[in-house]
Amino acid sequence: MTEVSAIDSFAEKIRTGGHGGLLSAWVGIPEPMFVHHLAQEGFDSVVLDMQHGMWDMASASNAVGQCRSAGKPAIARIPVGDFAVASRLLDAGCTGIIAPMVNSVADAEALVKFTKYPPLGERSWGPTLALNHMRLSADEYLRTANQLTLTIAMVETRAALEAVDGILGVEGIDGIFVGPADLSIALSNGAKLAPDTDEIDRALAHIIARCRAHKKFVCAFGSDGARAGALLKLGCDMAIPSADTAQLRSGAARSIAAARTFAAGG
Ligand code: 3PY
Ligand code: MG
Repeated sequence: MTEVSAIDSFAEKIRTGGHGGLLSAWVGIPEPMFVHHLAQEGFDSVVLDMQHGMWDMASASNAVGQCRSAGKPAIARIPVGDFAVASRLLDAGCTGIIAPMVNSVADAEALVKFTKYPPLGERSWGPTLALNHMRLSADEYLRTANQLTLTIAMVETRAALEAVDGILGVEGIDGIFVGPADLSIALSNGAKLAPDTDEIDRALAHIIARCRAHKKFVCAFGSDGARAGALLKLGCDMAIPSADTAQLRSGAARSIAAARTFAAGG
């Protein structure tokens, strides 16, 4: 069999652990060239956010190519319940799918149906771009795709918290991604958006322990770099050190402040 590339060994890496904590970029601005630039930095992967970001299938598929040409795997977060788009993104060469608002065993089973080939699911055949990107024959892809790609369920509601063991027990769910923003809204019954609190950390610690018990990995969104570091310290396998828009604006603000400080003689 053709050797698996460094890009395609990502799934194995996050499953087996021992990597010291992974960091992924998070991109909602629907511009493949922007992904290419960002992927030059020390991220382990890039998430294309199709839930709240502005990607369509064509721009996301092109971004997968730009990401891979920079040597990094692309993961896509799909819109809520849009499992058909998950199959298409895997066909386009995505290494993983993050599905938001997976709140029950039934949701998790439906997700697996669209993202794994039999016997785990019912993913339909047609990975034309994925074959090109991964340089695998059709037979090799069919044999290995369930292992080389990741199906990740988001836990970000009270229902999902209660169902976390059932969700983790679904064969084909490879790992969990925690959405601290939605979880904070859910836990406060809509009273507040407070993703970086002790209450969220307690929920996270519980989810991390359940993931460890099921021998599955866990990721979470961090509102900035320091928070992402804290999430890795708590035991997450992968964290997001804020989204593209925040990084773009904080970089711009830093440059402007440095210029003004220098011009003022300081
Ligand atoms: C959340 O925090 O709710 C997310 O979905 C990550 O952006
Ligand atoms: Mg969310």
